[in-house]
Amino acid sequence: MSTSSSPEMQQLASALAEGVASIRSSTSSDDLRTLMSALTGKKGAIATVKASLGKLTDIDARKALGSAVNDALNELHSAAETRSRELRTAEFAEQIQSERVDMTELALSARTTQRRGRMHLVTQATERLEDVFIGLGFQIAEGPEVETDFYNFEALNMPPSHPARSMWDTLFIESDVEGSVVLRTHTSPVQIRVMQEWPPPIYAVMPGRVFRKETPDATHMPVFHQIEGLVIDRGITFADLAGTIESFTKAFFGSGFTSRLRPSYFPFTEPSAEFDIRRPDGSWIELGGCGMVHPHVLRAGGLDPNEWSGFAFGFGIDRMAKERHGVNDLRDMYSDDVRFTEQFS
Ligand code: FA5
Repeated sequence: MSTSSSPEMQQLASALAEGVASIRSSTSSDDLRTLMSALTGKKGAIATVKASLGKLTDIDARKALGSAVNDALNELHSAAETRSRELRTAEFAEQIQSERVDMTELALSARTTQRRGRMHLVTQATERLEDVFIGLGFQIAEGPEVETDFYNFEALNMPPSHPARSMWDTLFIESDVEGSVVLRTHTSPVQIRVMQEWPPPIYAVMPGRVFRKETPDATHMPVFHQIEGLVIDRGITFADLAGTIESFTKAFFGSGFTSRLRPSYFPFTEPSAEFDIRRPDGSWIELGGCGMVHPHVLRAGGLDPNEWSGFAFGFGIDRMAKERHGVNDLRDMYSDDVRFTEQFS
């Protein structure tokens, strides 16, 4: 009997052909796994052929069919392996595609939907002021917000009970000696600290937060910012002060702005002046005080007034920011309303 044409052999051949075809057309690794257990399992077509082995009496025919069954199983496994590789490659590519994140799209949508934070107008103004003064040859210094009476008043030529102390509505900090510790009412105490610490000549600006017992309105805040300036050198005159203020005005506000000094009074400067700037439309706005450093103040800073002279100034930063950005009311700058802050970049 020819084994190749026996019914079992034919059955095996068609089971193999069908099996290989379905392996090749399987569409996923999971499908393939299920299919393989059906094809090679106890209930599969090949198992049925295998089961008929026992019925064959012809030894050669049995051997031939047995090895044909093994060959068929091997062939199925190798077809499955090939298909499995193809499927895994396709599935991996698909996974990559589905998990792909389009960064361009994200960046674009972030630009249109997410709000970016910005620095507060006063911070922006402070940084610009520092830049302008650094450009004019000044250095930056800072001092404490909680000050002693000595630095805030006494060293600035205001001994206890001096009437000029009432120029500023002072907030006091509880302390052992009542009234000896204050929230600084201006940045002028930093002048004394700088004179005590830095050997002259001194060209310094000192920005910072100051505190006064005031009711907020369009031009007043109880907490606001000043920038103090101090120049100490030999032979400094009032003309140097006026020139510095004019250079600063043009550098900060633009060439259309000019400055003027009006006689005024501060206990720590003599003579003293109020500093105004003139807008291009001709109106004036008061920005700060200034003057020649009083000899008592030079002494409190450890300097000899016969050797050194100098000028000082103190401007309100919040009012400058307000002016620069055309804001009507200082309180708007502290409202924390994004619709307001978003307008300024
Ligand atoms: C002083 O504070 C002096 N220490 C300035 C000075 C320094 C004079 C050095 C001479 C030499 P005055 O109190 O005027 O001065 O305040 C200075 C500036 O701070 C004002 O011109 C104004 O621009 C600003 N300012 C004052 N009070 C407030 C406030 N409540 N809110 C916002 N800005 C204010």
